[in-house]
Amino acid sequence: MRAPFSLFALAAPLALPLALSACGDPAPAYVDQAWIRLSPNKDMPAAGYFVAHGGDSGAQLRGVITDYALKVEMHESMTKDGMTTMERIDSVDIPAKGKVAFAPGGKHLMLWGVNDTAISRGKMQLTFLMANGDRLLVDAVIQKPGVAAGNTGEHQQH
Ligand SMILES: [Cu+2]
Repeated sequence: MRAPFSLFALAAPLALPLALSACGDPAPAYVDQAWIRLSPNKDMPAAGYFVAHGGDSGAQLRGVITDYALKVEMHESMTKDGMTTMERIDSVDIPAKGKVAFAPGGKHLMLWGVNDTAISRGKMQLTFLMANGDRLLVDAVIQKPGVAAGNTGEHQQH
């Protein structure tokens, strides 16, 4: 006798966003300013940056995937006693009405095996996986090494 109830429990969260948008359109989470910096060495991973906005109710980013790289990971760089290290991160909370920047020197994506077609096109689509099941599709501009301003240290030692 449990099956009908678990089915209902699955359906209920899906219905919620529709109900919410009927009364006042809360601003959804979104991602902008996405860009990729290729490594000068083709065998090294590229780095990816973006700004995630939490919308009216906040969100949690659980990962990023793309058809145009072999592998993508979320990392965070930290400098301690003059040593820069990086750690893999599994999720990032984005506060309601706030934002989290993935930027050089801090949180970043690492992308292995970026597709040559995407490189010659100068952009690639990233899919941001949110904890509520949403998938945000965002075009990231691909910059060749040496073009970007700012801190360029964190991926050269990989
Ligand atoms: Cu990294």
